[in-house]
Amino acid sequence: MTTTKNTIDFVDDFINKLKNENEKLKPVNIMIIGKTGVGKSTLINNVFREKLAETGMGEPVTQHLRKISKKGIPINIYDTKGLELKSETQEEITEEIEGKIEELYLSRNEEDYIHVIWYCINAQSKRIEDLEIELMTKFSKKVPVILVLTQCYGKDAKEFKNLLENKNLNVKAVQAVVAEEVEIDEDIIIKPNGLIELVDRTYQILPEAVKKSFTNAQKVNIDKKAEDALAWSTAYITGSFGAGFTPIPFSDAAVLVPMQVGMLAHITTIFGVSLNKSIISGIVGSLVGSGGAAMAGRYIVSNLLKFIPGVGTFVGGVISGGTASILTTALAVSYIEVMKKVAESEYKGKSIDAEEIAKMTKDIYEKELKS
Ligand SMILES: Nc1nc2c(ncn2[C@@H]2O[C@H](COP(=O)(O)OP(=O)(O)OP(=O)(O)O)[C@@H](O)[C@H]2O)c(=O)[nH]1
Ligand SMILES: [Mg+2]
Repeated sequence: MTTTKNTIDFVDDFINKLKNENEKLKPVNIMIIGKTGVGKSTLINNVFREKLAETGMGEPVTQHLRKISKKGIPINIYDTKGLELKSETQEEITEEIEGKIEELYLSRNEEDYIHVIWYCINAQSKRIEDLEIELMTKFSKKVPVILVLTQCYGKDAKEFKNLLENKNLNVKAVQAVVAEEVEIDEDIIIKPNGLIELVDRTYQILPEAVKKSFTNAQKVNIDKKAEDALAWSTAYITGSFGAGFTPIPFSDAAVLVPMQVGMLAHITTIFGVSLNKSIISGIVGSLVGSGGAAMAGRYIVSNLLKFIPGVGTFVGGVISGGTASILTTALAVSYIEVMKKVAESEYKGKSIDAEEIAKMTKDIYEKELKS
């Protein structure tokens, strides 16, 4: 039974499973409306991975709408680039945006709808036009709208926010943000803020079917990714090794490993990081054994078990559900910790050293098993 399992190349297995998991994610559709210069692109670049507004493909949808998407990131952004609300184009703009919302709505498939609108107004302008209120009211009948106050700092901007909140606009939330640091003077700097709240509020309103995609695509709340990954792993492990788990003879420990590789691939998808093959090799090598190693699974399991106090001796030479569960939980918890570190550096644009990550992974895992 073990002979075929032993020849599996775990790294390739991981890469294949990761690809499948990523393909399963249905993109979340977000429409970002706001006049030219309010800070839509700045917001997109600071909320989503890989500076989407800069690097993502901008495909014109209509004259006033373009769709930004990028392979590997499960999101479509509909952006109103260069929008001016001149009286002669107002009707055309309204119709175009409404037309797109309708078109997707008519698919009758919730996964394809526009899931949320971020309506952006520059708080420094301290001004909202009647047409904008009209648009928000109109669109909010079909799609949840969050009113995003961009570049919102200073007393006047905050007063403007209060004023809007008291207007009882038909929106789900009014969220103030500063997407990028603002330097007012050499010694007066406004730090970015409000983005985590914007992401959390958006997550709350999204349909279940695309929540995971949104978590994957955003880069501001890494703890949320870790939280979701842990919740998913706990449920997965309970489901796999709880009641109904048939103990595996110790000599067949390799059957555990492909399952665990699948779990790691899924956790990676929850995070949304772009791992290259050398990083994957390093991590997988540290955790479950490198590709093609003879008897990798059994070897790894027997080596790991010695780290766990009290599990050194087995009853009847089998791995019970309890032991499998301990091993796999340690694996999930360690991998999530590693993913947090990888995500933090990747989103800051820092390069990640595969060897360093592999070493860190090994240390974290051994520490986790001992606890
Ligand atoms: N420092 C700082 N600058 C911002 C912020 N938001 C917008 N800006 C500045 O405002 C200018 C316009 O921002 P964009 O993000 O390009 O505006 P936009 O809404 O995408 O404009 P269009 O693409 O023309 O529709 C840029 O020069 C940004 O640097 C912010 O949060 N912080
Ligand atoms: Mg723009």
